[in-house]
Amino acid sequence: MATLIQNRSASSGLVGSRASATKGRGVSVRPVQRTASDRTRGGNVVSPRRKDFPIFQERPELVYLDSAATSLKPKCVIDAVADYYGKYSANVHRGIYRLSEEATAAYEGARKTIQQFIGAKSEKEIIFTRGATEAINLVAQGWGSQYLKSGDEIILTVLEHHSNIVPWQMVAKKKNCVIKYLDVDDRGVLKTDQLSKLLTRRTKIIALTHVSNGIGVINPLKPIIQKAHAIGAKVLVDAAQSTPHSPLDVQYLDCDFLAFSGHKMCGPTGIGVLYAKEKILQEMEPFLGGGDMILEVTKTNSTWNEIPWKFEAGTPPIAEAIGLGAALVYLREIGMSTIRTHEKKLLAHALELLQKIPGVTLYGPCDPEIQAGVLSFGIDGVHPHDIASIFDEDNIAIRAGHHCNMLLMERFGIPATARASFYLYNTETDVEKLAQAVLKVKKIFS
Ligand code: C6P
Repeated sequence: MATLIQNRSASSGLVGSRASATKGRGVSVRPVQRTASDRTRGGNVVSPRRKDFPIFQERPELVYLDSAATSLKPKCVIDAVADYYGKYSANVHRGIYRLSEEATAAYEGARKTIQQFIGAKSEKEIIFTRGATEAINLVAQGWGSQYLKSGDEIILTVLEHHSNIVPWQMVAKKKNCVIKYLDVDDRGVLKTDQLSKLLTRRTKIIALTHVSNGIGVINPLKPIIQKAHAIGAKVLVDAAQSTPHSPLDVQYLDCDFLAFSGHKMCGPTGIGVLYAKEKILQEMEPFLGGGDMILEVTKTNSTWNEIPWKFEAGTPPIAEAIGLGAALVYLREIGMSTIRTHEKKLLAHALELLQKIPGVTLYGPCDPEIQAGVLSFGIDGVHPHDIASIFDEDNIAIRAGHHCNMLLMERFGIPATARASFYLYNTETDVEKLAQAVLKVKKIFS
């Protein structure tokens, strides 16, 4: 099995433009000290966005580099959730009284915000779920159980998060379908030239991630979707790692389904979204049965509510949906292109610093043009869990492990990586602290 090895530098010497002279056998980075002038350098050291996140007042020393797992929450989102509970807490779609109408308006208002945020044609195409995982399960169990037949084929990629593998394996077992995997090259880039060979008239759906949570590679969705549609297959996009970080337009992509989670984009936990084309939702049977998803219930039969409510059985996560709406308003005001540009700069800086440290292996394309703000790495002779623990001593939070990406780890012949991931509140100072922490780990293990 080929390993994905990028920029394993043999060089010694300085680390990046801010590096000081090499001391002894190691490589050092100048300790970062914030100065008054640093703080006014247009967000280079202190992101103007940090002040929006109360956690930095509680923990000023925190270097949070785990936004791919979950993002921090701005005050406006925390306030929106608290306002619902404190000022107009009531169930939605049920009460014939003003409090409930207010809650319903806020809940449905969040749906409208989401529709606009991802460029969907109609609010009817936006279904609230508990997260990306539940959204994908809804498609695999709902659409898959209805439309897949014995011998049909499902195409996934080796980049997928377990949330976009396991639900398909479950339905494939039930319906006797075949799952095929599109491979990546040694940089982690999808071998799209192999897609034509994988696609057959039995292919019913391609389910793939937009951005890999393991290595940050950005997949070229548009040509893949066009190829799938040319043979009549549907496409599900797992956008858990892209919707929070860059502009996205479902009508331009022309994907059939798209799933993401609120908690990775400044929103609360326990809320996510399934986007699906209206025609598909109209023809799909509901996934869960219960209150609010019905028109009429008799002793022997039930009829369904309109979409999207047909897919939202039971009391929904009301505060969470309202919080997600507030998060999207916040992100929209900053601008998704601005966020993407900011993260690109941080990634470029991190690549520049880490590529020069001997014994550091970087996984992924190492190219900010086709990589989001996710950087997986290893240090020779050090388990990624040890890297994360030592980083934690300096209040640097990263993730270490297989990142729910066991197929990708297998593809690269490694059990785990250390992963740093960036968001709008991160700064170049954070990146420099990351590089310093890598040097510290190397020193401890030398
Ligand atoms: N990835 C990570 O640290 P949920 O858990 O439903 O909010 O999201 C699942 C999911 C689906 N697809 C992708 C591409 C993801 O990255 C995730 C979540 C986190 O990488 C937690 S495992």
